[in-house]
Amino acid sequence: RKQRGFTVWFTGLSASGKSTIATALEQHLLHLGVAAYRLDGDNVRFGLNKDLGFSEKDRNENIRRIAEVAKLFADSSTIALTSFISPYISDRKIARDLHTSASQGGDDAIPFIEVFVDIPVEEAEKRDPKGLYKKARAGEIPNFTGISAPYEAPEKPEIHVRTDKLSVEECVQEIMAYLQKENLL
Ligand code: GGZ
Repeated sequence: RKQRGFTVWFTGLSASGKSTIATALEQHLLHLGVAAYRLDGDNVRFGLNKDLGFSEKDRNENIRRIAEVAKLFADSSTIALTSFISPYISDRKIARDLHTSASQGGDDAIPFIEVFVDIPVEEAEKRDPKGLYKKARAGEIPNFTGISAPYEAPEKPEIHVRTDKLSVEECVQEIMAYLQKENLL
């Protein structure tokens, strides 16, 4: 049957492992011969969204645009994998509703799978691969998620992985198992 597109929406703190897991998942999908495309800060925040910063308002708009783009990819039968902190519950709900709401019209609804990439902030801060937490602590980066800006954890994500406890491969296996169980692959 024709491949149905869908969106896998990763959410979690900086340095939680969103992009790493999305990249590994993309490899699995490509090996299965399914088209997948990753959206992340590197290809979105420097292009489409280069006019946006990290205020609450700019993050709202960042996520809104990313959700629209992910939906377009999914609509074209590509699996969209998005890796953005997306710290606000309301923004993630907007992204979800855009994919699944009735106005999408029943059959046309696009599956939206929210993956909570969960790590205690202390662990993320220990990892600090880019030294951003250190800078945030020093007051050099304002509104830094987990330090001086909120992160609202998902209440009912489709998938919840603890990246301080599981390997990247184990996280990917959990997501793959979910996609298979839901008949999405
Ligand atoms: C959080 C920031 C900030 C602030 C720059 N707060 O680890 P990274 O570097 O590569 O991932 C973070 C990325 C977050 O961008 P998103 O588009 O995912 O954020 S949101 O969904 O909230 O719009 C981090 C870097 O940008 N970064 N300043 N103040 N992360």
